[in-house]
Amino acid sequence: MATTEETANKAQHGGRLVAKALRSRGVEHLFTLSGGHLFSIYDGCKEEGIEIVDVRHEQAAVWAAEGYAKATRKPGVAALTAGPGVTNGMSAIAGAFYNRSPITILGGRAPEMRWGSGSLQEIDHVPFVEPLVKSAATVKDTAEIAARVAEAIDHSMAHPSGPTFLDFPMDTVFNAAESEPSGDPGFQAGDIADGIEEAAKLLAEAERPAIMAGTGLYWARGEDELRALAEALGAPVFLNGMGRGCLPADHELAFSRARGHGLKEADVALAIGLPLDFRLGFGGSFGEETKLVWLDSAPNDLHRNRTPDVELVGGIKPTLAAIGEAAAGADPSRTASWVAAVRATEDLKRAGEQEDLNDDRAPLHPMRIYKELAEVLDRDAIVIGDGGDFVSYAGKVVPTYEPGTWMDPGPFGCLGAGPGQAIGAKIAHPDRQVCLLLGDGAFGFSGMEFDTMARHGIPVVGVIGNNGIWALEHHPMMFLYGYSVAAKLRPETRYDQIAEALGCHAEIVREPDELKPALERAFESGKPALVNVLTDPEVVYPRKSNLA
Ligand SMILES: Cc1ncc(C[n+]2csc(CCOP(=O)(O)OP(=O)(O)O)c2C)c(N)n1
Ligand SMILES: [Mg+2]
Repeated sequence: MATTEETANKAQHGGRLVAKALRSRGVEHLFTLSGGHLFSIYDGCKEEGIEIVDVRHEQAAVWAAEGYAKATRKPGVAALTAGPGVTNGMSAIAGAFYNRSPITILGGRAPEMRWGSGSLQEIDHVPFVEPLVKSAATVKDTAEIAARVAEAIDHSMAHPSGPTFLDFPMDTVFNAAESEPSGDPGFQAGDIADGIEEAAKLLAEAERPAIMAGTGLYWARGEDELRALAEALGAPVFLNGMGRGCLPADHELAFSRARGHGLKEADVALAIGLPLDFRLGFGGSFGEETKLVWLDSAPNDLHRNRTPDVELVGGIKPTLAAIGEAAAGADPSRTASWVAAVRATEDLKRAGEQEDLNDDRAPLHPMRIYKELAEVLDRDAIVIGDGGDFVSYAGKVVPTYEPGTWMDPGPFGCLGAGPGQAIGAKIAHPDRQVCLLLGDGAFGFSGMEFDTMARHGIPVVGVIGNNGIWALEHHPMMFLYGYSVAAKLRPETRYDQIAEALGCHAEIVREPDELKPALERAFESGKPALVNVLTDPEVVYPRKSNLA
């Protein structure tokens, strides 16, 4: 039996136990903004060799953790101080929930021994964080810390993945105890869903099959199985959310502009890892006659929108592999004319974009930026969108060739997510280009994170589409009311000078032919950079609806 002395020697303070648990799960970075409630966690991270990346607003810490997770499919971790630190992080936590991003949020918390006596920043976070996460709890026993932190990370990674939250009363996390994390369970692919035969038969016999895959596919690491199945079936593939890049944009079965055609006219469609929400017309993006096979790691809770003909609930990766095996008899060449028809639509739509891409007006047409950018970006560049119309254009025309190389706020749609996500992505992949596309409105939410990039030497290249308005609100309101309010910003604001003052490389671009050299200088500068491109506020994005 251990003597009291031996036990005391092995005891470590709670912050160290947190850090040990992070280490046990391969976590190398903690994104945070300082607060006294977190000091022992910082001390533990220092001891365990976990790098602390401190940002300028707590939501950016959460978005950075999310950007890291999105870029790596490994857990991202943020620490938020008690009270306002946690409340400031809530929008970002909610966004991560909708994106199924596997992040763990560690909260400081007023001491348990004084709970109820009105300590500084004393508030119970759990009830208001709970609806935004997979699990939320307070750890009140120091000896439980390592196991609970490891468990929270494992739970965030388990499918369907998503954020988890733990907070630590100051006394719990400053006190010492013995505590060890459990062993790392590693990636869990999940089980094959029931219903494979039926799904495979439908898909193998389809004349006009189509596949629509989203964020769930990415987290399930299902890109190889997707590709194999699409090729075996001869099925056009459409991707959204974090699904983008799971089939390279230049694959013969990858389509982006012809989605309406491909989904509406498919006789059988396979939807993978995406809810039938507004992004899929509440299920109406598929034709009324289309037989819908739906696969996800969690049950479909949007039956009110559309009930799929076959519902598969299980591990996405092994289920896709099993469908592939069961459908092995399909002849992919039978769909050649269907694929050619969808390709014709794709080509036609792309041809229709050429005029805007080559538009030589000044201030620039936003599409012109994407033409120039395409010539500067590497195939594995990570592109992050944060803004309104400027990013809608990007979503349409920026090609994605590898999984995890496109990021946006996701369906929760919170402006300001970009700079934090870019910080996380660049830390995860220092050797790759990380390009952050910002509306001028969006810049206002997290622009101070260019200071974080400069202090920590994180050379993200930001590009602002500066039209002097909140275009995605201004134009729809004009359309509906004939006037707009609350939709103007100052024209030609020198956001580049702000970035320069923060220690970044910065340029302003007024003419189209200045753009490419400016982008090249920005990437070559080796510093965080901001290219402030003046764009034409009169350009109206062709939007059907933005309210529902
Ligand atoms: C936190 C938050 N507030 C408000 C909105 C509503 N909103 C969506 S797009 C948009 C306009 C964005 O303007 P900007 O970033 O300048 O891009 P632009 O549309 O002008 O290209 C607004 C205000 C939002 N999505 N998120
Ligand atoms: Mg704008």
